[in-house]
Amino acid sequence: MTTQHIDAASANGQFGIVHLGLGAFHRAHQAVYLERYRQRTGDQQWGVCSANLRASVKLVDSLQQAGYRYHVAEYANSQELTLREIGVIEEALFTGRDNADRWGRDREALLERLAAPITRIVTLTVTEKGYFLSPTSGELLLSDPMIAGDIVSPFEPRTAPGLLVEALARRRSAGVAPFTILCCDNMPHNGARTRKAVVTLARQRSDELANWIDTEVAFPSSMVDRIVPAMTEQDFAALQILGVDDANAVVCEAFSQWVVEDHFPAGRPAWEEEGVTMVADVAPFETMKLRMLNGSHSLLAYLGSLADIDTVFDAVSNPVYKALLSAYMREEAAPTLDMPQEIDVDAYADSLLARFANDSLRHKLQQIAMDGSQKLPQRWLQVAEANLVAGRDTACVALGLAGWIRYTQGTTLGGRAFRVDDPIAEQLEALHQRHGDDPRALIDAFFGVEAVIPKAVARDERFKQQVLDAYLTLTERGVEAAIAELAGPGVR
Ligand code: NAI
Ligand code: CS2
Repeated sequence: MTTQHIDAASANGQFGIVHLGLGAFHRAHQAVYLERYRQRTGDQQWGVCSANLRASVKLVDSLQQAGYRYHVAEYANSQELTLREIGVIEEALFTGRDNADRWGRDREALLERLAAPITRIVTLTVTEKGYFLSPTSGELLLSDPMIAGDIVSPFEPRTAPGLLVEALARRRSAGVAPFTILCCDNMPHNGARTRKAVVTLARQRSDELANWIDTEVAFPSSMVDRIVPAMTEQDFAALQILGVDDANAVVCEAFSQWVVEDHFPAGRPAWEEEGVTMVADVAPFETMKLRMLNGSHSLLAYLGSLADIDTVFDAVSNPVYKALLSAYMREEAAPTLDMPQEIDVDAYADSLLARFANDSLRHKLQQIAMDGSQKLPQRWLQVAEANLVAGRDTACVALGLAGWIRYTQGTTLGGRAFRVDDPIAEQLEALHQRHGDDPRALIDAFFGVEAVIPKAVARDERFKQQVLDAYLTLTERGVEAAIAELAGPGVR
């Protein structure tokens, strides 16, 4: 085990960066890059004020109580571990709803930090649903109650786009240059998507503000990659054995990647010296990662959960699931990619299978299965759309989609019930209630869910039949039989 100790007390209390979405990923990815940078250069001008806009306040308070120090355990495998102590998060705030149903405990403090001239970058990991965009069209969901609330009460915003609009409005009136907004969520063209959310919301307030944001604010896209599972009791116990008793610790894989479009008019840390790839166009990397890594994850999440498999490691330890991923990546995802010549997509697929087989991570399939409606368009359905146009195979995506549809019923194939965690869970449950005893009608109804299934895919009758066939095999004969029968030559 390697231990790296950083003294958080050396921080000078200036932020430079405000982060929205103080979850596990931020603590184990962006914060680690900055920690390494500060430790190596001694440059203390960049620190982070990190806020949670919704759950959890517990983490915010617990981090504060711990003096804003926490540990990140990076596992290459169960034998190789690097333990870091992190001190770059210098303040944590909470703006969500508390236990007494009051909103916005630290909202004013957060808006002040965002409006302060010292803040030059705002990073975000608020999950895909935190942008309130339609996953298929990318349009802002103006009628969503949270967004509608921010339109009615723009000075007391509750959403990430709402906070950004109010902060930028304050900067504009004070004559302060805007910050750069860096989305670190797993969305395609995540900079452009974030811009769409912020500018559309600002337009509800004033055209002048919206136009100013659109022309003056930089929204570089970024591809982020590090597998950071939600902590389990076993993870905490394993850290305690190493002498780390830290309620805010995070466990992750050793691998880490960050590809960022280099457009930071207000300045940035020299991230490239810590291994961040600064590029002009992140799109090919983003697309490759979303379709290959995240697409594989989602295949395991729905099919594995239906078969009562607990973690990614458990699933890829079964050769049937591993072969499914290999077939999906090589035969369906890879042919849709347009990568720079130096990128070896086949080697990338191998590296992903190796990462999924990390025996130290308890990455729950149910965690990955969360918010499927937000994830499937970019992970699978753009793959299917491209392959349908090109006349290529779509069997793996069809099986995955059948698995997701069955998953949203809320029980495993063996009958164990679980909660479907998705912004449109109720809408999907209603489809099951209405069509549950008629698979053809059920698949038809799911193909009508426009927020998830792109029109070009929804109207392809051959693909719909393929999903129906997969659904029937899955429900009648189980996941492994469905994989063996339907998921293409690579699996058989
Ligand atoms: P987490 O569950 O630890 O944290 C989720 C964060 O999102 C929390 O800060 C929560 O308050 C916030 N959030 C959730 N819904 C929100 C909403 N509607 N509005 C505002 N904030 C909201 O999850 P984690 O691991 O930090 O992942 C967060 C995101 O980071 C993912 O959805 C993904 O886009 C990105 N990411 C995660 C990776 C991972 O392996 N965990 C790797 C690559 C990207
Ligand atoms: C996962 C990702 O939760 C999910 O949907 O597919 O968060 C995945 O762990 C990361 O993108 C890896 O970088």
